[in-house]
Amino acid sequence: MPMKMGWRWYGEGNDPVSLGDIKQIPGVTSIVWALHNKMPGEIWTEEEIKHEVDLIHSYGFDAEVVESVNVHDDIKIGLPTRDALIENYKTCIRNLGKFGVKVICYNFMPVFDWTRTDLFHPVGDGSTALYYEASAIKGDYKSMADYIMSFTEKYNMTFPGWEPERMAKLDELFKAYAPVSKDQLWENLFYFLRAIMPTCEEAGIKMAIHMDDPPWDIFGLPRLMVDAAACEKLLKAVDHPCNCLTLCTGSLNANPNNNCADMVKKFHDRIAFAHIRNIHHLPNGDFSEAAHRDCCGETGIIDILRAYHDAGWEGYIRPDHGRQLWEEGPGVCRPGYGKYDRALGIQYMLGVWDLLDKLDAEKKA
Ligand code: DNO
Repeated sequence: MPMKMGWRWYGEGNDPVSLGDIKQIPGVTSIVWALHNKMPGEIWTEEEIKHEVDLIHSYGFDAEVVESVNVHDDIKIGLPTRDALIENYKTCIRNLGKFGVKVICYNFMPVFDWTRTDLFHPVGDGSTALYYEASAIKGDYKSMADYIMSFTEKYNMTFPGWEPERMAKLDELFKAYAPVSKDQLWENLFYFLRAIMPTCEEAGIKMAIHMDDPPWDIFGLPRLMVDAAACEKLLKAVDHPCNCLTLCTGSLNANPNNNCADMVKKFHDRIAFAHIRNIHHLPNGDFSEAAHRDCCGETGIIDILRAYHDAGWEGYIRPDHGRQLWEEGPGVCRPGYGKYDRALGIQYMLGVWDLLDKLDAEKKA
């Protein structure tokens, strides 16, 4: 069983789920972590990293995957300040490498990270899930940002990628990105990756870019990592073994034309990190996040797992967002990151995986 099952954890005092809770979920070996108090561009010091890694190790988990070291907007925009910020990023890579980190998940989405219009949308069975109402993401970016940030304020719970400091300067950010075309954004991504690849190689770290969520332009902002062609373009442009993907099935399958199992078959050598999330599509173009069970959505979870298994894939995998179950209302957990549905998702994935292992063993016998 070569793949390593992970759990995204927001840190002590910042995550209602404790390492002790996670320890009780059979099969989890890797804590996916970050220094969540850090702004993009800041240096992660060795002391800070050691503190977190020691804590994770003390529960018997590895701390080999970081999600995310966020990339400063000046690097994405391509401003003259980017070189100094890239140097800081390299220092973070070197420092993380010293403590055994193997994969850094990051994204290159302009302004907004993941985007949803309802964080606690009723699924119909009493649970809630993140939801995307297509018609609500047309004009005013402010109302969507205000809605998401109102949770941050009300429940004193920050969402990565939605740093209040950055969101306070939304108009400025939109102005700064205005001249950045899609081609220019690609060039800025290549520039960043080419600059850091030698450092990654020295540090033994793979950079795993997250897919854009949702995988299309929003509010006039270009988005790059949207389909197989984009993955191919990125992997060819910077053809280095440390330039890898975080293949997020939920992000990609928001566009039902993306076949994630095919993408696994094609890119498994360069997928360092797998996010497994199921999406249920509605006829009007809206979509809801769904339980991991294959039939709860249209993402093709079993085909995806089988593609990883058949490839003998050895990366890190985690259940991505889950629904909010039972008492997990607003304020009790970070939307998408409750305790129960992710634990159920892990057991579902491991059930499929264990069976595939058994079938293989029987074939060989
Ligand atoms: C959402 C996450 C993303 C992801 C970043 C990676 O829940 O999948 O926020 O962590 O895009 O940098």
